[in-house]
Amino acid sequence: MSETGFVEIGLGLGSNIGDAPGNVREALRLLRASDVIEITKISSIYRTAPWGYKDQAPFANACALARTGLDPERLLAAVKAIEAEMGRTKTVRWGPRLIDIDILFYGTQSLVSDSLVLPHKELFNRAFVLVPLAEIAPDLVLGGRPVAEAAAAIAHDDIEKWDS
Ligand code: PH2
Ligand code: MG
Ligand code: MG
Repeated sequence: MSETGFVEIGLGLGSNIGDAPGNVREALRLLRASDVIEITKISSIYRTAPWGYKDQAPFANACALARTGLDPERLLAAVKAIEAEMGRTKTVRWGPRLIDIDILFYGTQSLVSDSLVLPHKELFNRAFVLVPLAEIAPDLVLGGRPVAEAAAAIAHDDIEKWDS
């Protein structure tokens, strides 16, 4: 934790229903409007092939860095409130979603609870997280690994910037 009591956090955003990049941008707008989360950096939006359950539309994915004074559970509640505000309803695991906001890391804290695993347990298996995160935080070390190195080590043929 920094002297100011704020912790640096990483967020992963994804959408594959409707205007997927528009939904990611709207979530970023709502995060920026939050007075308890201060967004400091956002990645480009990427078009990514679905991971896990493959028979669904491509995703728009992006990552953001932020600072917050909220503890991890309250931070989770805050991002879930934004998902709910945007109209997210329950879906199947790894299935289509209007908006998904995942906490990727919370400072250097490791945490396992019923609701949260930090750093995010699939982080190093997902190019759709590592590539945008490496764009904005290449030198960040998570679980002993620099993010850029982890991103370079994973295949990312199915990822491109949304507008390119
Ligand atoms: N999210 C999932 C499941 N699969 N695939 C991509 N490409 N991007 C996602 O954000 C994603 C996914 C469940 O959270
Ligand atoms: Mg997710
Ligand atoms: Mg989620």
